[in-house]
Amino acid sequence: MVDFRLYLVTDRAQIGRTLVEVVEECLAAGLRAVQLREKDLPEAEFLALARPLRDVTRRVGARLFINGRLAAALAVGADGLQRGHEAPPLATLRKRAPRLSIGASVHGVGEARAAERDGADFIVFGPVYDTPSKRAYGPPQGVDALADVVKVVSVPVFAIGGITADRVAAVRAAGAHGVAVISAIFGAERAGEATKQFIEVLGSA
Ligand code: 3NM
Repeated sequence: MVDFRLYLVTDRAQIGRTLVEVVEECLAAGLRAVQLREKDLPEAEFLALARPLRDVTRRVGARLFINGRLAAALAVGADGLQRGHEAPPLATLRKRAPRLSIGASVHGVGEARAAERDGADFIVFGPVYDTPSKRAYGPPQGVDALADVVKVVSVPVFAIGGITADRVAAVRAAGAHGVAVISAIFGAERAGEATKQFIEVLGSA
């Protein structure tokens, strides 16, 4: 079910248009997977964004993941859930939502091993590079740390944190299956063009 290499993570604070508009532009450019993050939004407003995103992703057969909120993921019929530390344990998620694909956000080898053991379908590891989006998550860990994580798991690993099209080759060389991106797309003047660049260097969407 991990049939994508570019995983767009939303941050509506970085855009001057509606989130749905920008995501539609990226989907038109070939994007196959998007994660609705927007951690600050109350549940009702989050759902009000998730529903139209579900519609536009479904229309083109793209995946919709929801960050952290199991009830919302089930309510809108998302394809998957991105699990952070605050979410219920993976085993609990698996029981409550057997059909959801589950991505686990990890920050080291130990967490990556545990996530795979507990049934994660894929792993998001970071921050690989310095990222203004998430200084709170500590210093950049670099491509060697990414390679260490790739070595200990057999599920696909996505690199996150400061990923740009220029850095795709380095993270792929370290064994990453793909990349998870916020500002290189949402902060770009033309999100669709930025999406196309990523797809080109990744070799597929
Ligand atoms: N998670 P950008 S880094 C959402 O390390 C997120 O777990 C991270 O944003 C982690 O593409 C990050 O703008 C921010 O650097 C990614």
